Amino acid sequence: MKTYNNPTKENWNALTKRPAIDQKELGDLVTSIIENVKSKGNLALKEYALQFDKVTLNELTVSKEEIEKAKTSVPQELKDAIQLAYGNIYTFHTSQQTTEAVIETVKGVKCWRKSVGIEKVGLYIPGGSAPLFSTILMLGIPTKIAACKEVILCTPPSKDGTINPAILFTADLVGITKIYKAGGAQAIAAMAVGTETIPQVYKIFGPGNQYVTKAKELIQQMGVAIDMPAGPSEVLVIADRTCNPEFVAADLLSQAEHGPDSQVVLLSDSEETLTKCKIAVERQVQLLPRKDTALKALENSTAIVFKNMVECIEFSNQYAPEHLIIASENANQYVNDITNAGSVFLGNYSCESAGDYASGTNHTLPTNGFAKNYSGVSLDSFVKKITFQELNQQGIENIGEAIEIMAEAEGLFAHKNAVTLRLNEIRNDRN
Ligand code: HSO
Ligand code: ZN
Repeated sequence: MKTYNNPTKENWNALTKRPAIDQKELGDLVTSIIENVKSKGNLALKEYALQFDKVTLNELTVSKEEIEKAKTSVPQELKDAIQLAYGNIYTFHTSQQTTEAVIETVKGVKCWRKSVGIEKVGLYIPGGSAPLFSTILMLGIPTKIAACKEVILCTPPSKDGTINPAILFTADLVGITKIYKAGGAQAIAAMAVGTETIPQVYKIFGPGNQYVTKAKELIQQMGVAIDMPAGPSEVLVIADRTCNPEFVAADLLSQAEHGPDSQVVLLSDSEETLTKCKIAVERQVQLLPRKDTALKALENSTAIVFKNMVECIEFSNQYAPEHLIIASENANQYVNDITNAGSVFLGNYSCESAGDYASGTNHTLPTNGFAKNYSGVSLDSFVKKITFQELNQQGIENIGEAIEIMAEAEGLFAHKNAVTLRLNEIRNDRN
C-alpha cells in the first residue's frame, strides 16, 4: 500500500482518482459486438461463446432438467445460508415499499404517485473465478417485490457448457425461470436488442468486467435503462485507535480479492494504528487462496494518515467510496457528516461481507465516485413512479386562471385554450 502522511488539500484530488482505462479501443470493440448480435442474433452469441468462453453451445436456454440437477447438487449447508440471506434481503427490500398518500394540493385538485414494476428486466451475473450467486439475491428479490412481469438472467457457461449450480439454485429460489447461457458484452447486447431466444428488456442490471460495463453504457444510448455506471469494486476504511487492526485488514482484503483492479483505501488519524493495520494486511494476505489477485490490488491501494477524524471523513466524502467502513467504537458519532458513500458500515463488527451477503442491504452500489450522485440498487430501481391527477370543476376553477396567464406568457395558446374551454363550459352550465 502506498502510504501518505498528512497530504495537503491540493493533493487530495489526485489521491481520490481511480485509474482510467483506455476507452477508445474498448468502445470500438463493444460497438461491433452489439452490431453483430443485432444482425445475427443467436448465431452471434454462439460464435462469441466459442471464441470467448471456449464452448460450443447447441442451446442458449438453460433447461428445466439442468435447473433440477443443479438444485440437488448444492450442499444443504449452502442452501440454508442462501435462505437466511434471502429472508433478510427480502425483509429489508419489502420495507422500501411505500404507498403514497393522495394529496389535495388545492380544493378539487388531487395528485398522487403509484409505483409500477418495470415490466421487462434483464439480470447479468458474471461467471468465471467467482460466480456471484449472491448478486442474484440482490437483484432478483426486488424484482419479485416490485412485481416485474418478465425477469431474465444471462450468465456465461463454463468450458463444459454448464452453469455453476449455486447460480441456478439461487435463480430458481427467486423465481427466475428464463436463464440463458450468454456472457460478456454480447449478453448485454442480446438483452438490449433481443434475439430469436433471448427477449428484449427495458432495464439491465448487474456487475461485470470492462466489456460488460462498456456495453451497458452503449445500450443506454439505444434507450435501454441500466442500474448505474460501474467501475471496479472499492472500499474505504476509516480506522481510529479503537479499531481492531486484524478486522480492518480482513475488510481491506475482502475487497482486494475481488480483482486486481479493486480499489482499497485506508485512512486513520493515528500513524500507529495505520501501521498496525498494514502489518496485519501483509500477514493475512499470505494466507488467501486469491493472494495473487489481492496483492495486485494492494499495489495500487493507498493508506493515508490525517490530522484527525474530521479530515478523514472529509477526504472520504471527496473520494465517495462504494463501501465506507468506520472502524471505530464511536462510529455513530460521524453518521451525519457522511455526504458521499454507497453503503456505510458502522463500528468494529459491521464488516463489508455482511452487506455483501446477508444483512439485508443491497450490494449493487455506485463505484468510481458515482456515490456523489447515484444511490445503490434498491426496490426503487425496479419500479417507475407514475403520477396521477384528478381535477373536478372546482379544481380547474381554482387553478385555471393561473394556467391561462402562464400559458399566454409562454406563447402557448392551445394550452391556454384547454383551460378556457372548460371554464367557459362550467360558467355556461351555471347560467
Ligand atoms: N463486494 C461486491 C459484492 C460481492 N461480494 C458479491 C461478494 N460477493 C461488490 O460490491
Ligand atoms: Zn465483496
